[in-house]
Amino acid sequence: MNRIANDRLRSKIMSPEDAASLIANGTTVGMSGFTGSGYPKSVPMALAARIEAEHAAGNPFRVRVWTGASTGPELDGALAKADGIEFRLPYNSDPIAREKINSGEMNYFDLHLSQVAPMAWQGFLGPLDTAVVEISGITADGTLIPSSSIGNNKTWLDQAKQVILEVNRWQSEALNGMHDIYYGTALPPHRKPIPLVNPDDRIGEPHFRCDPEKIVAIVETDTPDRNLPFAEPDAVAEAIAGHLLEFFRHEVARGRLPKELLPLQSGVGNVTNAVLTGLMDAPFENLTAFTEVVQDGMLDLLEAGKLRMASATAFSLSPEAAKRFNDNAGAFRDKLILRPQEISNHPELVRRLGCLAMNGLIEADIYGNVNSTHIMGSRIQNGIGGSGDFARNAYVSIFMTPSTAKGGKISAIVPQASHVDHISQDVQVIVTEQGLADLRGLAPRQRAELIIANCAHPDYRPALQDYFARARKGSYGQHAPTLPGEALSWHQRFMDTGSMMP
Ligand code: 0RQ
Repeated sequence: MNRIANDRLRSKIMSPEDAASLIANGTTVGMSGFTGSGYPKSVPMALAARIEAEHAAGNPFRVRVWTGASTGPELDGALAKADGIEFRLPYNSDPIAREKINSGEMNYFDLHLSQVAPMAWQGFLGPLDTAVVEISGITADGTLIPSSSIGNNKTWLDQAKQVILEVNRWQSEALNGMHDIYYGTALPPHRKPIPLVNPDDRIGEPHFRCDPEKIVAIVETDTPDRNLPFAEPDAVAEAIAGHLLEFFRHEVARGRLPKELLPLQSGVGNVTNAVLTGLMDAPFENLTAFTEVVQDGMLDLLEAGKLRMASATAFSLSPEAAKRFNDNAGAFRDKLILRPQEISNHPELVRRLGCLAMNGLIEADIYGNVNSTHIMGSRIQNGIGGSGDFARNAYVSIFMTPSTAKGGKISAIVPQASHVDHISQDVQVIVTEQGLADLRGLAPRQRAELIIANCAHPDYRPALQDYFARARKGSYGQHAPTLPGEALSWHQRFMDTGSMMP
């Protein structure tokens, strides 16, 4: 099929280098891309080469980059390597960009993913100069067929002064019709309820609208999304999944969850993927997902018919699963809906649907405050991503982690979190391979006892019990007993000695 069916727009086809030359130093570029899918793959590389040449000639050249979430090495990796990013938002997981952020050479702020588009519309982020958006085709009437992620593309296309498109013929043609682009968002005081009451409701249009006058360049590509393979679930991930599935069975038996559960949200990472794998053999049928990303485990559940449908904003598939999807995309047509991230993650919808939020964490403290982002309080790992959108508004908000990190040198359960992304009110269940703590309805001291007993690793449990017992005696207050001079000493010990172990 001719991927660019609009004759007028065909005249705008050019090389990535010519397209990149239209992006000026110091400007803001809104790029497509969400968890390694649907990001532009050739214009950012050409831009990075141009930036390197300018730097070699002694000229400054950096841009501000906005995306949907994480992208791939051809975008974040290439631009960060070229020292070309002045500021970036939101979620990043690229290792080179992470290093630049942690060395202080690159500014970064990760906002709740549902808030990026509204903030851009509200004018809080400044003007957007250029949109660089991957699509899978252009229709005869000039609407744009989205690619393997939607992210913030609708907003970038609407807001940018100029638009550069990458038409990627690697993306399956069967994506056409899978998307649902909602054009009903407005700014206060004109906001209306979003008319979505089931995860499979379609409330928008299959394609993006885009003013053809704004399209300054079209680049053709044929490059795969660059997602990383998931690790096979190990014993730890399987144990975590086992505890959580047992919890779901228990909640169904108690009449607190319907037998087909509630719409699942599953975060990124190996542990959350293992839970999805575990659902394959669990006694739940007709499941639905209202989530951000469709990862391998979800594709398996869809294929097996366990999952009836999934609503997301992007794919996050291993290369093997991406091939499986592309070879057979038509079969998923009626089971998958990709939406803008301001809808996939919308607090109003997460609350209305009653999502079961399942996210990873870096560390939790004994009261159940969760750090999802900053190692030792200061080194960014990835970002908060959509975890906050879902955790605060979920029917049950679940966080999962192995009980230790770095070969046992770090306890994931600590006296005090070194950074807090999710306050204890947003954290209702914590699961490690040791067990599960259901914290609903408990006061801080009760939460502490349960988290230490059920979730902490046995190597660290006595030290946590000892800390808590002394805090019970010596703390300034007894609501959430804390010894401020000692609470972060575990982190200090790790930084000094390489281990949190006393
Ligand atoms: O680092 O790769 O260098 O060894 O963190 O940890 O255990 O492989 O776990 O892949 O599930 O990721 C919280 C990071 C967990 C993820 C986090 C180190 C560990 C390893 C990864 P290495 P694991 P996972 C929807 C929801 C925030 C965003 C979110 C995340 C690396 O889930 O980014 O939830 N969440 N979005 O060694 C030091 C600790 C550590 C630690 C783990 N306590 N101290 N290092 N690590 N715990 C999706 C989106 O929003 C897009």
